[in-house]
Amino acid sequence: QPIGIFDSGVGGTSIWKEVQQLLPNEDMIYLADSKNAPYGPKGKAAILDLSIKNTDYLINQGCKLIVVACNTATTNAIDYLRLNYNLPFIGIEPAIKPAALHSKTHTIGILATKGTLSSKLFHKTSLLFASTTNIIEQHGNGIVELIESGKLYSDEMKALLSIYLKPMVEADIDYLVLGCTHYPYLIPILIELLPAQIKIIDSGEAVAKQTKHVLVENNLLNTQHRFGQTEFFTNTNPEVMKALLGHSQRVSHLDF
Ligand code: DGN
Repeated sequence: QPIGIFDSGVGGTSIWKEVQQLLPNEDMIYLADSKNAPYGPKGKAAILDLSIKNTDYLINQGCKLIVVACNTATTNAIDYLRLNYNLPFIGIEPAIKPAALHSKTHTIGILATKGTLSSKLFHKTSLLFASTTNIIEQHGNGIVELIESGKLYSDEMKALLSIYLKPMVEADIDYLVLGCTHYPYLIPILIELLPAQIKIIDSGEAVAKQTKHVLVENNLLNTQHRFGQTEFFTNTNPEVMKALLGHSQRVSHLDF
């Protein structure tokens, strides 16, 4: 049985890479709902409906566990999914905790979508560190759209990021938390734009470890010794995803 992974587009492939590396024997199905990207500005009800649609598709394909590889969908829908479906769900949250615990300037930056930063879950987490750490929040408006349209390495992207990073650099952050699964693809550009002492962290590795842990706990790990296969599906042009995956994977178009 495969692991199902979905995102509001191609960004969750950054999570897929980590899961695939840690669990190379697992088969996976990746669903990119790029047609409805970005989820960020949509309301909770719409994000929930889309998450249910993606989940139903993956369950119909026989998935044994679902990774919600989208911060926005996790914060808005994972409680509902866990209550209403009878299989394990792995969600993703911005890595505020490790950044806050390691920060020497006691100032960290977080770049995420509006849907994530305005969620209850994010407020709860940031409140835990509010007394010790100054958290500079920034909505990444426009970033997901540029990545989804194949404009990752563009002047537009650099200009947008420069604007978003400026207040963080001025506030003397020493950690930048990437709170959206599309953003790990920005790392080469961020390294170029940020002072060298600022560390960048995302949640990919933690999600992969948690996925393994839950598979083991539920006796769902694939114990056959062979390499797993991943099927990638998108409901828009497959070329954008192929480019992000280094043209090494087959990506199929599917209407869902
Ligand atoms: N990859 C999604 C996330 O992690 O939040 C992007 C959200 C969106 O669709 N804007």
